[in-house]
Amino acid sequence: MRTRITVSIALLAALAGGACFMSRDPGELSLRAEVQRYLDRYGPEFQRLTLAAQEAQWASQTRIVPGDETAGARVRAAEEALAEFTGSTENIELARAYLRRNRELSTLQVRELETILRKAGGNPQTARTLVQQRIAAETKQTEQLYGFAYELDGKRTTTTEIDAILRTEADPAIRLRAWEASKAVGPTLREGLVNLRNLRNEVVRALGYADYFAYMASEYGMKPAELAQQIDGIQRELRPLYRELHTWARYELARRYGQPVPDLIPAHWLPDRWGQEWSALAPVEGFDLDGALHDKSPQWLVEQGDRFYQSLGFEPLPPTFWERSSLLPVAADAGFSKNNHASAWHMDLDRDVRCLMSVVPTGSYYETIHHELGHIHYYLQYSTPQIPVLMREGASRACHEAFGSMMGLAAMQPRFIQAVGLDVGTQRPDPMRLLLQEALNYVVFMPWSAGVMFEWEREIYTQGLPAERWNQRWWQLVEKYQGIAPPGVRDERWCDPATKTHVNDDPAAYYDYALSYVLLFQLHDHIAHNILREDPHDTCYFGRREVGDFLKSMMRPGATIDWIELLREKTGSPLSARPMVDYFEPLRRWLVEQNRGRVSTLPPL
Ligand code: X8Z
Ligand code: ZN
Repeated sequence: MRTRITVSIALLAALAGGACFMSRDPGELSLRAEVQRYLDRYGPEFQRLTLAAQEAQWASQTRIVPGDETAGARVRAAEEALAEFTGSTENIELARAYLRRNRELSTLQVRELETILRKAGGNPQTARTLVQQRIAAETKQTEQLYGFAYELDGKRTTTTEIDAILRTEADPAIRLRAWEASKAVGPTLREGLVNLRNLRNEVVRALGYADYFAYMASEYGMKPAELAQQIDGIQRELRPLYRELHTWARYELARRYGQPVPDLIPAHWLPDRWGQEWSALAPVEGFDLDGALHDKSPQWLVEQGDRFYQSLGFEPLPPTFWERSSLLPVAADAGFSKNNHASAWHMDLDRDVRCLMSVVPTGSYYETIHHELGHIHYYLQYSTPQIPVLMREGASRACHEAFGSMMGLAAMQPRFIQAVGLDVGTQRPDPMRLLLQEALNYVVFMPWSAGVMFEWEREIYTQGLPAERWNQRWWQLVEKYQGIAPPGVRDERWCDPATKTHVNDDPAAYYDYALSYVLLFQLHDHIAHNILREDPHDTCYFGRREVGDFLKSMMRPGATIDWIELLREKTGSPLSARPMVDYFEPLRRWLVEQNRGRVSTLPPL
């Protein structure tokens, strides 16, 4: 059993300032010194091996050449070296032995030792062959996912092109073909995912975790069942609002496509591949962000994000960010491809930070850029001499996702857009339409992330859901949580869940995003009310250093502090979906009016 350890910011400040502990007996002091020597050796070696693995991953994911095996071989070698170190029996035994005497150690040391054990749990030396098989399988899966040759109407295409069609195309027949093209990669990935599910489970069992999902949940100090309860509670709070949005969307889409109103929304009617984000369904008159960005270069969009963070007092992105990042999409006929799912990389656990993106000048990518730069600034904030290398992570994975998403929300509000001089139109946009657009983004995401993704991954890892039922179960969950139906028969010849990036390369952790959305509305609510003293629906963060100071104070401690304690300390509240529910309450009431006389087909949970 892992114990939950917290350290207060005051203690951290004392540690950082080199303050002494209260007097202790000499045995304790020498144990602390011994543990510190161990941690001081572990840190640099971990950092060196992490950098090598990250460099290899970076090379292989920014340039995927069909048939070229050298990049994959380099990744395997570097990942194995890192795994051998983090999972070594020596490290496991030492960390365990020291932790048995945790009362004699500093809270920070205990936290670091626990992190060492957690990392070991992902790669234990006692399961060396399985670890190697898993690394090889992961490398191959990534190559197959991002190296896949998508085709539409007999021509090579990319997911960037498919996404553009789903966002804008009016002809349902073309939409259907694009949607189907996006799912063609699934069967290629199915066997690899079955293998990976088994390997991931077997590897973590060596150190006593029940399964891979339990291993990932343990980072939050929770068992899967406890996590499920928390996630379920959040879902239930947001369900009444989602039901209204679902009803509104069914009628709106049926009108748009000249079809009878369906009970379940056909998946290809929605503006993205998984129905996770519907904001394109509600364009707002006088607020055309896509139009305002259309002529801007991808570089400009990223620079704009940088300007925003700088205006809050964050440092400019380091020159190496601009030199080493991969920001542009690769054309369908380039002869190579890249991982085109946006990500932010902390290469050396220090100042080598990079983005891997395929920026196109749209409102949606503008938001993604703010999200990714949130990760980058978090990395930079905790990469200081005060924070040991092992603690250079978010206070929780959800925190890491939250800050940038919140900046994305803030950067889309009209007064902000006006302040940065984006020409979105002359009219004053209707606040209710704006709120609707935001809900179609943030609220619609919840049944997908906290429902479908959470539940499906939980079932495959913790309940061993047989692969013969994967696709069927997927679509049952999509129906139950999202109220969406596939446009045709999706039997087990398909593997639609595998078309989602994270299912392959960021497994059993998608609920991080659900938690992060809850957190982001709490933070935004706090900032709007207590720092800016503005209506949360109509803020302008630009240039407000107090906001930057607040965010930096949350980022700086990295993983040295428990995230719930951090949240309490900074906002006075525990984790709660209330601010998110309250934010959209005027919209819920408005939707009830709009939907009067319409039938809701989504059952309560
Ligand atoms: O994967 C991401 C980020 C990278 S950390 C772009 N997101 C999830 C997704 O795309 O499915 C952000 C929101 C959800
Ligand atoms: Zn992210």
